[in-house]
Amino acid sequence: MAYYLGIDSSTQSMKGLVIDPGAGAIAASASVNFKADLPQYKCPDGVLANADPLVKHADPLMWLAALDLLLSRLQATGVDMAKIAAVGGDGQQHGSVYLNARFADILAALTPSVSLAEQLKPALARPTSPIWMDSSTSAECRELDAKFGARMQADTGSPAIERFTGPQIRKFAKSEPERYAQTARVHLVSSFLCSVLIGRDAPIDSGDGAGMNLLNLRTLAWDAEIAEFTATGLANKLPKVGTGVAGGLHGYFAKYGLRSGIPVAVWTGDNPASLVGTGAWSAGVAVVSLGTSDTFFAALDAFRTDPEGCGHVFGNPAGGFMSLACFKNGSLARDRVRREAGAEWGFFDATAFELTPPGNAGQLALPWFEAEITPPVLKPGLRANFDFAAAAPAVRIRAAVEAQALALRSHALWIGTFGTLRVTGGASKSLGIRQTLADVFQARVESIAVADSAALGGAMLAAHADGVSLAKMTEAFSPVTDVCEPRAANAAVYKALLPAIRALEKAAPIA
Ligand code: XUL
Repeated sequence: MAYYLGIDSSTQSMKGLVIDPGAGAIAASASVNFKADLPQYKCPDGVLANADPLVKHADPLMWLAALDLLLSRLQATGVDMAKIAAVGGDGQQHGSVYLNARFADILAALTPSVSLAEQLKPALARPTSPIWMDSSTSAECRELDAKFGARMQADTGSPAIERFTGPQIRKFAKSEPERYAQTARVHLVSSFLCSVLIGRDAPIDSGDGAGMNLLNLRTLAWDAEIAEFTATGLANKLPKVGTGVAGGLHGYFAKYGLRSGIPVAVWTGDNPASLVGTGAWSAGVAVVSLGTSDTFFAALDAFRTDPEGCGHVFGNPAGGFMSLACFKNGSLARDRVRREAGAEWGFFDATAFELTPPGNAGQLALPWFEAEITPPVLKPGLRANFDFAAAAPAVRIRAAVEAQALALRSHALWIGTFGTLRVTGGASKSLGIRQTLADVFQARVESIAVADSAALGGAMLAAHADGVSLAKMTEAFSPVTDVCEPRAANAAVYKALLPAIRALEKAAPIA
């Protein structure tokens, strides 16, 4: 029976998962951590150092080095790579790669004896890639607002947003016109890696394309007027919009035991892939993904936008649309609160939650160590409504975890009210965090078997492009392994705190 490979190129790592849908089993997995495995690229948390805290770029060659290393690690697991019948994948959303006119020729002529990073280096029209954590494009967003007003959100699913690719491209074209002129192709992280796999330009799907402020979700085509205003001639520099199979795997990858020519599915964004991997691709269940960013998303019954303008509409890779609210201060912020409180991870699970009452006596702390996305707040710094520095570790930890959960709930209200939430991402392993989510949302919180739902979604999309049923794979790969029931006794305390979290979002930073 055939295997399928899914690759997730996320902010801090790249993961690969080989699934065996016939046996309903994971055949192999491997990962590459940018900090531990590729320190030479100087992106320990996935980002290059920059004097401006709002500028967040990565080295795109690191993603290529990670792809080579990941495939060699997968092969080293002993899995029969020749049984892989199709490849799929996803990338962190919004990040972009700028390629010159040599890109197409270099791709077509990839040779197995030289690394991908080395071969593709001359194809970069810009040495760095802005990623989703970048908040440096406020001026460009205001220019887009002034030109398009409400049409931007009504047609592309989101108002102009700092981290979205269109404003990033506009800033680049304005500030580095020579390099922009040399740019023949702008790819997303997802479509860039997919292009490398097939040895020619791959399309952008509507899941990831919707995170650009360039894709008209009513026509599922690039919006010519918005593209031209964003940057002159941009429409010609974008790949096609597409779905299904992007092309056949390039012969370069035979060195890892992969068969040349097997179908490579069009890649998507990490959140749309996760929607598939968590089995939430049909309406009814919402997902909370606790990763570098915390996200809340769900399949949408119909195209509908956030009246507050913070949330987004993306294409659902299984068809139709999905909603998404994204919080930049996720795992890195949680971990910093934990470290500064001198606590181990286990402390989150038990001690912190035994020592303090639900609601924390109203003490809340938003750990906004980076400029926040939801709501858009450019000035970083912790916000707390009590003396955070003087408080006990358990109080600080509960204050941050509850504030994050309350913010998720408050900003997800436009998406709907859900009786079931499915959690994924590293921090979802914490029982304390899962119980807090269950109590704050008053919803059942389900954990699923596979931790890396984005790579799983990529593998499932590859299998789906090869004719395997998504519903059958969801049954096999995304079974519920643990449930946290909401405690009704805590409903009132959290409901009462919803206005407090909105007030805290407007407060000045204290540290
Ligand atoms: C979503 C977003 C992040 C990135 C990185 O809009 O910006 O979730 O996709 O995971």
